[in-house]
Amino acid sequence: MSRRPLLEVVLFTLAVSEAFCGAQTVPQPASSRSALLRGGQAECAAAVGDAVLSGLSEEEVAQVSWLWSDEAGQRHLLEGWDTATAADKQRLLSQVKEMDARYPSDAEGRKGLSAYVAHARELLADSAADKNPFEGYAVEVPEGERMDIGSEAFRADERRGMAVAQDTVFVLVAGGLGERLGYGGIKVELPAETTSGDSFLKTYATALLAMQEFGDASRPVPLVIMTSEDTHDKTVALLKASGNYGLKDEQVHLIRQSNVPALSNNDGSFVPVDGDAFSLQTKPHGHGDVHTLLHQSGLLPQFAAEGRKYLAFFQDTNVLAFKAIPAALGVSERLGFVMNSLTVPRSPGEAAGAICKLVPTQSGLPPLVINVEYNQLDALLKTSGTGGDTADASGFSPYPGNVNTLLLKLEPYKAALSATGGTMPEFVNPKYANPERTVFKKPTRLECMMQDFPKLLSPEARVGFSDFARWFSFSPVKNSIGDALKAHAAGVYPASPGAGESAVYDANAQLLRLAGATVDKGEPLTFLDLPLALRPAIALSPRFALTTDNVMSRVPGGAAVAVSGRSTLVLDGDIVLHSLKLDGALVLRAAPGVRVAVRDCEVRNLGWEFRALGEGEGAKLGEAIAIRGYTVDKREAVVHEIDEPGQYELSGNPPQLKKLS
Ligand code: UGB
Repeated sequence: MSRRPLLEVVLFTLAVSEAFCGAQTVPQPASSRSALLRGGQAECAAAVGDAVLSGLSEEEVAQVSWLWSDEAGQRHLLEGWDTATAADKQRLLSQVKEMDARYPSDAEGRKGLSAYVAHARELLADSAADKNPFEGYAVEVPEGERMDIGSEAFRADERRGMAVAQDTVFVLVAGGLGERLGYGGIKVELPAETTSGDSFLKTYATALLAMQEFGDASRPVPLVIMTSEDTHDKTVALLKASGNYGLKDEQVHLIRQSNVPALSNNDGSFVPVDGDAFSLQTKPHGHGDVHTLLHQSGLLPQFAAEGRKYLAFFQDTNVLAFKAIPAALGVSERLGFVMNSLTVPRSPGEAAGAICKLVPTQSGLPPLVINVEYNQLDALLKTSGTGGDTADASGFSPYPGNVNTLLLKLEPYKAALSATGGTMPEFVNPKYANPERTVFKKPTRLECMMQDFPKLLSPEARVGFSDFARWFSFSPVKNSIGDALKAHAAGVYPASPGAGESAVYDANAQLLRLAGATVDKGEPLTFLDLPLALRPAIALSPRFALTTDNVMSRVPGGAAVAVSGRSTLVLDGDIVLHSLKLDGALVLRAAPGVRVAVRDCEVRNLGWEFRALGEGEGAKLGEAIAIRGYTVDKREAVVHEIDEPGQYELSGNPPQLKKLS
């Protein structure tokens, strides 16, 4: 079978109008039909008969021969081919060729789908035998920092982190579809909160722009976005329609992952789509592809040449990650971490992976600091003699919960990928339909996870964690309302769009309180049966504050700032709150070059109200709002969106805006 030996990378740099760069191909040796039909191919031709091969080119005949071979084990796909049209056969073969070209070579020199099938058989055999992947390891708590948000030490870490923020490459993994969320579009286009209406992607782009505004305006901060077959076109369209939310074309880089074949049994058999024997079921290969693609893209040497020091990997809907990244970068700098996983305190039994130090008890195993998934943790802790997944005196597990925001030091990251060819370790997780573990409930596939990167690092590399309070750092949006209600009933963060929105407002309220402001708690509101703490609705853009240090300097008035529980406050840009009494809605947006001082200011108005959607309103307002079950009625507000550079003051009751200079 013809194939290209390396993963083909689709790398789009918007600056070159989505030019196709970085694809690595190797010329195929010229072949003749007689050469193709030697050995296994001739055997295949004799076995399947001329009718099966009719209408196919030499290259396609070789592909059929590979499908028929024991190495591939895909003979079942050729059933009915003697009467099929050449066009149908070519449809399946072209899909196989595409996936074959994109799957990377492995350390044993196996290539394309041959490597995929070989890995699948090994991993499925281990899974069927219920093999313990942590055999030979004891567990300890790894090295890390438990962060005390807002303390002097914390703010010092933030300052240290901000000093390297512009030397950081931000990498958004956005290949996942919102299936669990029950949303048909891409998750990054959803509003992170509905008060400002800013989408997840806009908030991330604004955070990068804010780093430039707070730091060196002439040094763009790179954003890499990993898309997938499911999300690529929509992500490109969103970036185009929004003008990259203000980012320059040359600072945005897209890398696209490819799906892999679904597998129906322990032999690694591919699965045709229901009702179409000439098309294969495929599934995403997991967010671990981001490392392979970055290696293959050629971007890493470019980033190194630009003087970048770190990469920050983050998920599509965890908007609070950007509050924690500056301090975590400071920890990486201070402790010299090659890899630093951001974590939250984890309750025993919680469905979140835990960062563990795995200490070998057998020779030949490397020591590792790595995420252990929650379904493996209890057994591992029991077998290694630490008593299972239980709490310590803090009431939480001593092993912090992984939120998959990862900081990696660029040079050792690049070196580890070069040394290993960028192939990520895979796993398989079939759900079995019989006790013998030979029948699957539904097709499975191999996956890889980005948090498994320590397996590529040398044992000397320093790997640790930075643990942040959940309210400050973790608000992913993953669940439809059904799952959110179940999570809520179990006392777990519901991860619905409304829960994510509440978490953002709560974090902003707590930050204003840290600065000394009085922020009342509002009454919870219930939408789609889920109680949500949506009030007061405080939306602080990254341009207002990237760090708690910034919040402190933006709110020097501290106690002179009071926000009632029913209020809405939107602040975007260089705005300083000296003294403010807010009972209603206030929206201030200051463009670059604008500075607004809020002094002796009182705002009282009807404000903005969250209310449940009426009959048929969801369909009118669109799916992004319908899945929340509520909308905002903008009844009355003080709104100033100031574009003309200069110094301004907002003061009085009712408030007046004056340009001072
Ligand atoms: N993603 C991709 O870009 N490509 C893929 O093929 C798959 C996903 P999920 P998951 O937040 O509590 C993760 O599906 O994998 C992107 C951690 O593994 O939302 O179930 C996708 O677009 C887990 O340890 O999450 O669980 C999204 O941005 C824990 O931290 C991201 O990858 C868990 O998140 C995550 O994908 C959590």
